Amino acid sequence: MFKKILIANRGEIALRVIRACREMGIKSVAVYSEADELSLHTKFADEAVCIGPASSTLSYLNTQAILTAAEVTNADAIHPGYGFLAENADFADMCKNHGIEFIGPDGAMINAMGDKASAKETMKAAGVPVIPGSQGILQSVDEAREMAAEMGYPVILKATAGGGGRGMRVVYRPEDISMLYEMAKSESGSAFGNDGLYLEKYIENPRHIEIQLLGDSFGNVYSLGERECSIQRRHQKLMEESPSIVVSQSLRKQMGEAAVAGAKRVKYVGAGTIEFLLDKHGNFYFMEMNTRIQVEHTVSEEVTGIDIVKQQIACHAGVELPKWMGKIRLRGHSIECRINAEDPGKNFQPSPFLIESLHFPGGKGIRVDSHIYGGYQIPTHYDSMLAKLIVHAQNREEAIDRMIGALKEFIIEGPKTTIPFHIQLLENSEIRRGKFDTHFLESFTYDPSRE
Ligand code: MV4
Repeated sequence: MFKKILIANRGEIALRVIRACREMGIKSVAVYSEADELSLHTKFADEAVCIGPASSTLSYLNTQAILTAAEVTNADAIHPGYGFLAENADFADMCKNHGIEFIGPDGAMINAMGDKASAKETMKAAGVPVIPGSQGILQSVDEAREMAAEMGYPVILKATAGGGGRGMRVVYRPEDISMLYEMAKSESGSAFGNDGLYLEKYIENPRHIEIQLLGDSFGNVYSLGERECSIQRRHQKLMEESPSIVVSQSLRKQMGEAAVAGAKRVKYVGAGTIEFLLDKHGNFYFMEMNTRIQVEHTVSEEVTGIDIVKQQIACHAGVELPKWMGKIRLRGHSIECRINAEDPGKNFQPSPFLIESLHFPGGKGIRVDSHIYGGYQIPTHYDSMLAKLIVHAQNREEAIDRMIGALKEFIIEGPKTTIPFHIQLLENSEIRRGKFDTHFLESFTYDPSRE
């Protein structure tokens, strides 16, 4: 097992990894920017190293400074968390070249899944259902037009280097395709340095359902069930749950087996997620594979009882996953709300102020993963997530009620937060009935006067 892990991240995920290390008897090293000197990850890790100024480019993305910190502290592995360097293929390879284990896939795997058109072809070859569309990259606008005419509108153009919703264009009419093709192409060229596009049939009003996977270096891959992630705003998830209200035991088995087949095909090791679109007929299609621990891994932990971060670390240390993971059943229902320092009454504008006073909710089935404390000044340089509030209950209705109670007990004075937004969302009858898709938040109206 590793003796010492450097955590190349900040905030709640840095604390999450420190806690996993502590339970595994592994020493932890925090790295921090000048803006994070008073952040809890620097206090709770066994050691802490300053890696540069507040700006992420000069600190949490500074690969040289991070590798130097790992070398001077004698860390034998680096955990990248999510965001920052988590899916940076060059950094993964640099770690390896320095004799440090990167707790994530190697650079080749990150690139293979980061190129969305090639990832799709790989999954298709493994028997995973994919959305009908172009085979690989489009060669010309004429190819796109002919394909769209053949399969019928609407279609969607996607940047192969995009992902997470960046560089996409939905095309409803043949007269729009050439302009939207050119726009998507130039936009992805300047944003990603890669202007490759592919085309798919556009699935209207799908759900976003993803499967959590763990793979070991002995070729075993297990599904930890699904997460319902359809409640998103501008491709940012706000609330996630497990299980999904629309996934039956038989669909769970099918989606789990497809995801496992895809991950086995690429000999996947560690924690990973396969994202699917689920259409209204119950057909599911591969969308993307994420090669990192995700924010919402917690809801899968609650319903499986598995510590996914500890298992992820063990997988990269060469430990074999236990065979019982092949017959996991989901227990009860879990929901996560992302508590962001944003004003939901003002278009989710960031609200990075001093936390003047703070009270965390508690009680049975309530978990708060957070790095904030009373007196904490939220830095302006990083993302706005302050906390993840996670509940676990016997069933979905009880989980929703438990979440509303916990949200009402959660007191954050200083910044505006998404807490009142979540309360209104969970009081919405369509949400309570499970009748929602990825477009739900486009028409949901939050009423700030009800706070
Ligand atoms: C789609 C789609 C409909 N049809 N592909 C958005 C993020 C990126 N991972 C792919 N996305 C979509 N791809 C086809 N063929 C609809 C979306 C989509 C979406 C997907 C998941 C969650 C929220 C979404 C919001 C808008 C569009």
